[in-house]
Amino acid sequence: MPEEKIEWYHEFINTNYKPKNDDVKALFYYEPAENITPEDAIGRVASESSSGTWTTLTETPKLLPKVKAYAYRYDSNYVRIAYPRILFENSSVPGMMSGIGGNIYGMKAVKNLRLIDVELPLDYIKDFKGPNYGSDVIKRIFKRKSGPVTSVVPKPKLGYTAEEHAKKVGYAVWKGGIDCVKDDENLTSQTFNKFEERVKLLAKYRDKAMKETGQIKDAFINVTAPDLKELEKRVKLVHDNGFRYFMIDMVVSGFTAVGTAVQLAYDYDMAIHGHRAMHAMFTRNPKHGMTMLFFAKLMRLIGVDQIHTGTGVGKLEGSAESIMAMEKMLMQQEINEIENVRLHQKWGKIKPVLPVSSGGLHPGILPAVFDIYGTMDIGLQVGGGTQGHPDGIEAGARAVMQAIEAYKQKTSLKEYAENHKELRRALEKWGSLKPI
Ligand code: CAP
Ligand code: MG
Repeated sequence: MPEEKIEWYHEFINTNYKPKNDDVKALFYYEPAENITPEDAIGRVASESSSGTWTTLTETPKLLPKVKAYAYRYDSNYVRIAYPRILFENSSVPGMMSGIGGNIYGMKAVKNLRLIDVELPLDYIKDFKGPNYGSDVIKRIFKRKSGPVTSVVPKPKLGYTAEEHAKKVGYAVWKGGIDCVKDDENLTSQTFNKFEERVKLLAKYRDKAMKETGQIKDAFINVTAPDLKELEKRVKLVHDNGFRYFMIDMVVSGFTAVGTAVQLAYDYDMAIHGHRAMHAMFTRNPKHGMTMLFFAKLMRLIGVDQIHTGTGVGKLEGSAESIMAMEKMLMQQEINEIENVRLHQKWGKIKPVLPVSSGGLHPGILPAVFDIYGTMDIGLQVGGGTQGHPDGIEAGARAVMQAIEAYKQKTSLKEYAENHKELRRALEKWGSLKPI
């Protein structure tokens, strides 16, 4: 009796396959489990992320050949898989991620699996809105030609009442020249600092600071909520209090919530500040999970206007190279491939996103951040590095603005500090320390 074929996986490998223009093309890093061949591993990844299952089937739909993904190029650690466009619902990132980021991560045959990047065809991209403002926030909200959008998070992260948050820190940093007060990622609506109260008080002190400084001021208020109805209420409240922005924790809120937030941003003509808290749970291990670059790409696609992308010199993990690769991916309309780091991508009409550098920054290392990003057109958040200033919060804000001005004038911080006391005092405390 002929031996019956039980497994179906190898049919999802085809090295003769030429990807079509409208295929979705993914690049994975993979490691097969012990005693598993590369083919056994990648066949499973291509199959289980598209239309296959563990065994041959007795009956299949006619459409099957059109919904099979193929591993079309691979070596012992990298595989490229082409997915037919029709596998994915239009303009639904959750729909796509449940396939290419789904069950395959738990398969016994795969020891490690990391989604590096996905080249999205224009035919897929065209149904997405992308950001309402994107990097145009600099011109359209702050009425400046270029230069960073600055923000400060009250520190300690939690503990201030709404009044202290808005007055003691918010008003002080606005007065000191900073554009925006930013909620911390874990501040939502605590008993001691309720959302509604904070929004109203921030609006009051924003108006006062705007009147006194003649500058445009705003806030990144965290609308992250337990459910979408509450999220909607929070965005409305922020909008009704005259803010042009709101902030969302993109990962903990999830793709659907970010999609809803983007709809609201268009409805109210607002911009979204995207905080990435929790991303490192799946982006940090270089062998498993997915890259921050691809997560940021998904956020550009859905429509977040500015996204945390790291510092390269601050307290959080993330190399200068990976930041540069990500910054180009967010800012340009066509991106070239960097081997095993990112794929080619065309963005069509989707606007560029403003990258945000944050985490352990202080005036002494801001020039290094601008050097890494290769531009001053970024978001810059300085929390502890403002409020740890020896002469207080407003002086800390001034020191940040002086460091930015020095870089703009191509003057060294040391030289600029000779006539700028706040910067001098900041440098006396921190020098060019790179926090760990
Ligand atoms: C920074 C921060 C930001 C992180 C986020 C914090 O505070 O407020 O949330 O920078 O990291 O809570 O750590 P400091 P990333 O300025 O006081 O360090 O941008 O890398 O996602
Ligand atoms: Mg924070």
